[in-house]
Amino acid sequence: PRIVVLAGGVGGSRFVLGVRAALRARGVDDTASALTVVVNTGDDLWLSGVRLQPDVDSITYALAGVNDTERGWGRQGDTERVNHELQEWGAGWPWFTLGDLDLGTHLARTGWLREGLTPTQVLERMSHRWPLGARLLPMTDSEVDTVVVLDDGTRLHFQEWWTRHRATLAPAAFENPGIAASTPAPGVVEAIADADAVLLAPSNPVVSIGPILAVPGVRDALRATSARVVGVSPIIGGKVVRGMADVCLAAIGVETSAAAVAALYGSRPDGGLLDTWLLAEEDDHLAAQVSDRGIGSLVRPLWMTDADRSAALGEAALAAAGV
Ligand code: GDP
Ligand code: FO1
Ligand code: CA
Repeated sequence: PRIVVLAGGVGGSRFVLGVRAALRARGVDDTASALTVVVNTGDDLWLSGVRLQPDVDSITYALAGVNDTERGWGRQGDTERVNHELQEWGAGWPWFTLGDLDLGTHLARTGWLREGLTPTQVLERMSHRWPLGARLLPMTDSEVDTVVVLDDGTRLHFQEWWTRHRATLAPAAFENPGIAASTPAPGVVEAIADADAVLLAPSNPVVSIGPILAVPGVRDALRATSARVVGVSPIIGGKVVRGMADVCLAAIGVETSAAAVAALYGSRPDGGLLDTWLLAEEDDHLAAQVSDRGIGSLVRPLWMTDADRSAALGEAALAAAGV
């Protein structure tokens, strides 16, 4: 089968691991040909002269099995010698850590970008180091930042708002300057068009899935594909599992509930994106609300607390998509 997953960082990588495991359990050996991941690049940034791609790296490291599973970002067992030196120089951000091994990734990427490779080509090249078992595509080759606008008009880079202030400053809006002029990365629209199933990972709907959907052409591709589009709720029992997605949802006027996120994505027959929405067992009582909106609802265990549970969720999503 040809599977496309739209994904952000932590929730995205846990889910992609699950889908890869589910495909393997079905006897698909060449998962790299079967599984395409369209990764959010909305929280990418330049820092100390290097290009960071937090969600791309989270997924790459997770698929390679070299990610720091406790922190949720960066490399397992990384050290901070260079970071310490950068701080001594007053370079970069004192509240943002660049690990030594992680910096190797950023240097390699930046070098290749400066040689003229596109982000898609860089990611393709980076996919050869480890047997990732998936094809990773950035959502776009354009540089699209995320800016958080506060009530008083202050504009912060997403990373400053998220990492430095831990989402404690009330956001009025999230903007992706330049996104309207961006185009999907080569292969993204084709992958969606040719897919047998499109899965929306349980990623942050506002700052992970939101930017992917805001790249002109992606929404149309999702609307047009003959594949079923299945989403997995990142909200369980009215709470985000991890991180601060609830603050992001509040800023766009969406309640932190599995049903509200489903409504945000909308039903395909009504011009939205979803054929089917997977809700947690804790949200059983919301299933009718989702169905009333014209979105098929299925109650499944949504906790990806270990590899087996993630694989079971991956399998549930594939089955829900009819593959
Ligand atoms: P980020 O880019 O690192 O912020 O990660 P994502 O956007 O990919 O995912 C963040 C979302 O993943 C959070 O809103 C969580 O609610 C969700 N998430 C994390 N772990 C789980 C899990 O085990 N199950 C489900 N359903 N959602 C999860
Ligand atoms: N998150 C933090 O909370 N603190 C950090 O110092 C930090 C450094 C960092 C460096 C590289 C990278 O790719 C990600 C990093 N993150 C850090 C995670 C990341 O900024 C956010 O969690 C995501 O952007 C939200 O998806
Ligand atoms: Ca992210």
